[in-house]
Amino acid sequence: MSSSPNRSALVTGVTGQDGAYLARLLLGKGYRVVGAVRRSSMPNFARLAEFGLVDDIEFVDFELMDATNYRSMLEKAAPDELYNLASQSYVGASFAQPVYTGDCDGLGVTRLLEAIREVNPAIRFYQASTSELFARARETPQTEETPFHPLNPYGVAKLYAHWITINYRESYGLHTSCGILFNHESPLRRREFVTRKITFSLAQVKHGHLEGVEIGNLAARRDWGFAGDYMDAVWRMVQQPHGDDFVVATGVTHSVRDFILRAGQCLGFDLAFEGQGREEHAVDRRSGRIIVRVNPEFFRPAEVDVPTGNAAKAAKLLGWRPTMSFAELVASMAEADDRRVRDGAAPF
Ligand code: NAP
Ligand code: F7E
Repeated sequence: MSSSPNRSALVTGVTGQDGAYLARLLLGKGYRVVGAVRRSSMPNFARLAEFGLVDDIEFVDFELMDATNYRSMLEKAAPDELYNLASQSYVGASFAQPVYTGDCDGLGVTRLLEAIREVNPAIRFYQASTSELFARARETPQTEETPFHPLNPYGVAKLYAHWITINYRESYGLHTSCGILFNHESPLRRREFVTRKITFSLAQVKHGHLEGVEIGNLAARRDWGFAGDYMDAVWRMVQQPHGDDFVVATGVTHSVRDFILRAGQCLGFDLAFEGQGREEHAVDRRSGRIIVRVNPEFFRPAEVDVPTGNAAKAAKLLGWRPTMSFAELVASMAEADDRRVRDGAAPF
């Protein structure tokens, strides 16, 4: 599974974290890459620019909410493979915007699949499913066979998208695959997500731009992997002779508290947690300052159980394994933000 000359791929959500890693991987394999971007007053190419990819990608306009632009996008891009990474991806925001989230993340996928059927049913399709499908986990670890039970509007919308992707495989014989990806992070993660919020904020504290960080549920645990590894699994899925569904995960969980302690260490703090519940906070033993406090504003109406994935099927059929440990992942994010804040680079 190395090079793919003369193939072309259309990537929706190319301006996001995964879009940058997937575009880099595909270009490295010799693909022509077309990135679907939504129009806004400012183009959001910062992640692609970090990898120096902006000039290597062709761009087409695309808005998940606009039913009229799907077909023209496919005709213009004429891809062999379509990777649907675009979505309203923030779980917290989905409680505030449940209808919008359902339209983008759920119905948007049906619009894409219908456009494939009309324009070229030979296009291979990848759908970005999520461990949020399992949220109230019926077993640990979770596999492709574990029953789904989402706990937020994002997960519910993604569940619809997951099943409609399978439905178009079973009803029309389309080559469609769903990657049930557990949390994956990187220095290109958006700052709304807890990992990057932590590394960016602690770097700001270190360089004197911020007093401290306010965090929600410190006990929440996640199975965190590296986005670059996960996009490799995604590409491998699409190269299979038939569409299929795969869990992609490390199988190891850590708490938000663990993440803070390790990121703090990487950035030169010596943090220790003290207190209980909403009074819990992290003190830097070197300076005596409180660096992290709990703010209930960041709690969620419903919190998922401990997500832990079993990626045995991906290991067996795709030959995929994660390459980066939790410690290496946190260090890479902390180092990137330390450098960016020190150099005054524009944040993204
Ligand atoms: P991300 O960084 O938030 O990127 C989301 C992308 O979707 C961005 O390019 C965004 O464009 C685009 N987008 C959002 N709304 C859109 C709309 N209405 N029309 C067109 N494009 C729109 O997400 P990510 O972390 O790369 O995740 C990629 C996909 O995997 C998402 O579908 C996510 O739900 C799913 N997923 C992620 C994880 C994870 O841990 N990262 C785990 C499981 C599944 P702008 O740049 O213009 O905002
Ligand atoms: O939250 C807790 C929060 O927002 C992780 C998306 O990529 O992965 C991601 O969704 C945990 C939660 O990611 C803060 O309550 C504590 O328990 O980083 P997150 P997520 O909700 O897991 C899944 C698989 C996706 O599919 C999504 O697209 O951290 N937490 N304090 C906090 N979370 C945030 N954001 N901010 C806090 O201050």
